[in-house]
Amino acid sequence: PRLDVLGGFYTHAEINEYLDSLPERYPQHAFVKQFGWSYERRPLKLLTIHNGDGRSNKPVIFIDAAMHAREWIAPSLALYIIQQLLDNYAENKQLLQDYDWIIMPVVNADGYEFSHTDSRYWRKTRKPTWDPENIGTDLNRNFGYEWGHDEGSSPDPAEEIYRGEHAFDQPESQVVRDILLHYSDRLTFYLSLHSYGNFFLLPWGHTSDLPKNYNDMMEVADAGALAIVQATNEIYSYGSGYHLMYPTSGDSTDYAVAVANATVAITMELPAGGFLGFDPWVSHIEGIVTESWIGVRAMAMEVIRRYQPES
Ligand code: 0X9
Ligand code: ZN
Repeated sequence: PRLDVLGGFYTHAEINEYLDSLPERYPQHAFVKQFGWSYERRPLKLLTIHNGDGRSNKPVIFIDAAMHAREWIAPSLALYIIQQLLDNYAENKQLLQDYDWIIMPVVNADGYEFSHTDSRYWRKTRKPTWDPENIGTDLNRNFGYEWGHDEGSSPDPAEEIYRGEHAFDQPESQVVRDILLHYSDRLTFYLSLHSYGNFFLLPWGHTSDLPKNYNDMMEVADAGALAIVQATNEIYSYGSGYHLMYPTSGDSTDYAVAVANATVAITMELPAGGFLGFDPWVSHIEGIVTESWIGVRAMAMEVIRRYQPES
């Protein structure tokens, strides 16, 4: 089925159906792979978009969204990116010339579904914890690099930043880990979509130190922020997550850089909307998503410019 991405929010099942329809419509450019299952046995799928020239092992841009259930605008942007690369291929050819794009629109499938059916502001997963009173783990505190610090995560299942009992004790973070590791020999850019706050957050989250590639990552974020402000007046700040927002221990971008060899890893906090910031009106999807795409596109162009493959 086609999907009116700018006209509504969609369930995990609807998004999966849409992903599954793409290889038939774009046999030269799209394929779908299931990488695992959520705790409640929802299939976790990944879309690869490529230019069909037959070259394998190109460097990769990996984008995920909805690690946090309630951040619905993030999957909307992921779907819009997919449409731009496929339906609007002519205009975006250059983005696929030397890079493959891999997109996972919904990481936290169970939580995302729960936020549609039961509790709009649910953040965590739906796997029970050792505490019968509290369900769910924060996936973005469950990754296995510098996991388990009390600065930036919590051992208490009652908290929104509960980190789990062990690193990677959630099937959904295992799936993202497996993807990151699978592409670790060619992972140039990992972009994790969240809301809200108008930030480009760079590693590290777990320490006030900066990673060795920090200045290059800042140039990429700068390209995104500049493109957005020029086109729309919307202002983004950028810098290390630790300094700019708050410390995090066990987040996915720290893991991507430290363990999966990502050259650039950025958490993009999209603009706020609606009552609590996580729930923009349907009428605001188009504005947020089209302006955000301008930033994502500019960051990708900067990554491509900086890290030209040799061949
Ligand atoms: O807390 C988070 O996981 C992210 N913010 S959100 O409001 N979407 O929950 C920020 C993660 C990256 N930030 C840092 N490394 N500080
Ligand atoms: Zn988030």
